[in-house]
Amino acid sequence: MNAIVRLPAVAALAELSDAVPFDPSIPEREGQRRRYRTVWISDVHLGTRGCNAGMLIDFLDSVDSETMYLVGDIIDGWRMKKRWYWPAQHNDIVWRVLKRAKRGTRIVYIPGNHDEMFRQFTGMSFGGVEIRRKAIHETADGRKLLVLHGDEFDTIMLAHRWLAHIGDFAYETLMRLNVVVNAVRSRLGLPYWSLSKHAKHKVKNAVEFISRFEEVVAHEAGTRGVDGVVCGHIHTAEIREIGGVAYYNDGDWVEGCTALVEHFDGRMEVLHWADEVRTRAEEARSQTDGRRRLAA
Ligand SMILES: [Mn+2]
Repeated sequence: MNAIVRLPAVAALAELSDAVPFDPSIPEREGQRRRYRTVWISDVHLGTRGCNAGMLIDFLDSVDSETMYLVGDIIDGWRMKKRWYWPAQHNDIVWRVLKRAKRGTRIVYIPGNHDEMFRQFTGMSFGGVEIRRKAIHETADGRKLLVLHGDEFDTIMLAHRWLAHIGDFAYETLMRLNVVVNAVRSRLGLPYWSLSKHAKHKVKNAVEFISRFEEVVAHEAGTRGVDGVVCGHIHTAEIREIGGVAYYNDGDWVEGCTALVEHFDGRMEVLHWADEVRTRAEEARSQTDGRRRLAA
């Protein structure tokens, strides 16, 4: 808890009402942004080396919405209790979220299990960010979606606790390796590649765990009379229909770098940001090549 109190961003949050008191280390990118009705992101794990902060900053500078849901595990309080890690880029993300709220985006923050210390502030609002335990979102086409982090189902999923407790040693090692692999790839000019995502899909148990989690969540949502459910927690983005209930998972910014969005007509989509960044880089490269050919 002490570590959390020292957080500059949280200290700022407590003081501020409508001002954003610190400057980002990476200035906001100017220019037109893609607009959506709603954006959901979760499992950012700020305060850990695994967090792909650069990718998320790029996303936040490229996309805007009327409403944004932060669906838990935004800050990793568990990890920070063990070791203090808070680079400037992580502040830049907090800055961008506060700036959005100030510009009029409705921001709903639903803490997860890694940032459960914020659950005690349920019902309160900091810098225009509403803290909620869960929410009901109504889509443009009139469907009601239950929005929650997803760790609520861990007790039901007890048999598979090894993956529910994402802070375990194997996972942490894999995450570290992922950072190293991608640092090397980036130096070689290769695009981002998720090692753990690749490994996870190879493991039969993990695949079984994921599909069972999805079924449990969809079933629970169905009993609460909603048309669908949006969650995070298992770091696996998905759009699926299960027993008449729409299951949406917005993924994460540790491995997959994904967000869930609602278009203005109520259509839902998962954005794979690493792919978008890669496509953009390729387009820029072919443009430069074209110009070079013209010049030659
Ligand atoms: Mn979680």
